[in-house]
Amino acid sequence: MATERTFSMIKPDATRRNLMGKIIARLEESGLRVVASKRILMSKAQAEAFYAVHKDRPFYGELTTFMASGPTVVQVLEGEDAIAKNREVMGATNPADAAPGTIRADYAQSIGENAVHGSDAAETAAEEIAFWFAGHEIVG
Ligand code: 3AN
Repeated sequence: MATERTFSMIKPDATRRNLMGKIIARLEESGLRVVASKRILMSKAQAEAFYAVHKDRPFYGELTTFMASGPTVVQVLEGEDAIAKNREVMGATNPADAAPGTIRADYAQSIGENAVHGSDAAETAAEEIAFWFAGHEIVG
């Protein structure tokens, strides 16, 4: 196993319900370390650019409007197998399919308002980290 970094977001549905601390505790308890973090209000244009890969999907407008609707916590997580571990702790995209004890099983409201995001592969993790953070903002 290798030490990796992954990109994580606590989405507006979760910040609105004051769940930031509970979600970060789940991540830390799993062995992941928050090595960069900031609370932002992303613009619609930033949301569209970040989710450009989904621009032809029917939910693109709804997703990007939601992501610009309230504060998001953008984070870099570091740890052994961080990409897979974060996705395991998050649970499936649709909370109805998420395993018991995962963040989405406990806190997500729907497939669109699903509390957290985590990169799905090393390449996307590097791109997503670079989208939101300068190198000097990441302190391991
Ligand atoms: P994940 O974030 O689990 O990798 P993706 O990459 O399939 O999931 O989807 C990106 C984001 O788009 C998800 N986090 C979710 O909030 C949203 N999304 C996916 N499917 C739908 C859908 N059917 N309706 C609304 N939003 C969706």
